Amino acid sequence: MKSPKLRWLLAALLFTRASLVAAGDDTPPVDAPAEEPADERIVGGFRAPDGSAPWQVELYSTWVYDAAEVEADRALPDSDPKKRYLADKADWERAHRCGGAYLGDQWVVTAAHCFNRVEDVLNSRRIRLGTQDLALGGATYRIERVVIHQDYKPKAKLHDIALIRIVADAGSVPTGSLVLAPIRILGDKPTDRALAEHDRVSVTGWGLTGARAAGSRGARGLSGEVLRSSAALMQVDLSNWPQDKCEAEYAGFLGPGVICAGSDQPGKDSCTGDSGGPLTRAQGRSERVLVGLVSWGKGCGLPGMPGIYTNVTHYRQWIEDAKRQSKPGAVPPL
Ligand code: 4AZ
Repeated sequence: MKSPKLRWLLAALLFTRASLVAAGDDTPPVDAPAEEPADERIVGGFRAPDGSAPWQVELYSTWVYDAAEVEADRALPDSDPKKRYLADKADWERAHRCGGAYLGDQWVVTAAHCFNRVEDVLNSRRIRLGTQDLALGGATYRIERVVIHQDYKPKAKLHDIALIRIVADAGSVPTGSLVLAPIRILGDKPTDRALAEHDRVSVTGWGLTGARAAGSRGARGLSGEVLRSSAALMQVDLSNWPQDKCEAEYAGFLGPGVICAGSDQPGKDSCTGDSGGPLTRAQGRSERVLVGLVSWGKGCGLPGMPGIYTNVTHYRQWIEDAKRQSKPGAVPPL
């Protein structure tokens, strides 16, 4: 096993390489014109530069659809919100559920709502890390325990945070080179600058890539098109939304436990499938720290509409307590 110091050095090297490569690759400029259609991205984002999010993890389902299930899904009319278009999807897209962030020492933080209506979590879900490309693999881990915030209620949507302890699969052979490093939480160091209104933040994920109306069920876009996920990790750059502007859209759902983040350019947002994934901010010259987790929002990528993120800094003590008090195999009911 490599020492933590060596691992950090490795991550730092990968990072440096990533930022050098990023300068010349095909990612569009962050400040693309507002008219640009939000077509093939997180929503309105770009491919996260290689190695830029080594803490990004995926929560995926172990369910394997058999031919009869795929056929039954194909037979559903387009108007059925339950239709999943399984026949059109590769294994990775069928299995993808949520994002998450690796905190180190086998701990992953994600959104509590990723476990809504999930049965037998320890067997029905797994974690993938060390890759930005879901089609290529990474390394897979089983879930040893899950701690869902004790006050989380699906309807109220507050306290949307859960901790997962992972154990490497015995037979898991990483595909390609693993790009893995933990991220620390904003507020862990006394010198950290607190999150302020208008701070620039970034969110990454493999979630749906098109704008979606508020209240619409299923994965249909604004003109009825089927929304798809992305095998390549996508990134969108947002800003910490002013409290009063957020209040106008989300009164009754706000508090110290949530952050609002959005963009003045329409069509830039996170969406279903990005849930639980990291919202990060720069801290100092060369570090990114975790500030939020994708939680929910009205629609996806609608003009002037921010999304809601769990304020991870607010839950630092809860995270420490949950690590110490949890036991293997424990999953509280939802
Ligand atoms: C979701 O369904 C979801 N625009 C996540 C994030 C956002 C909307 C929906 C934010 O999990």
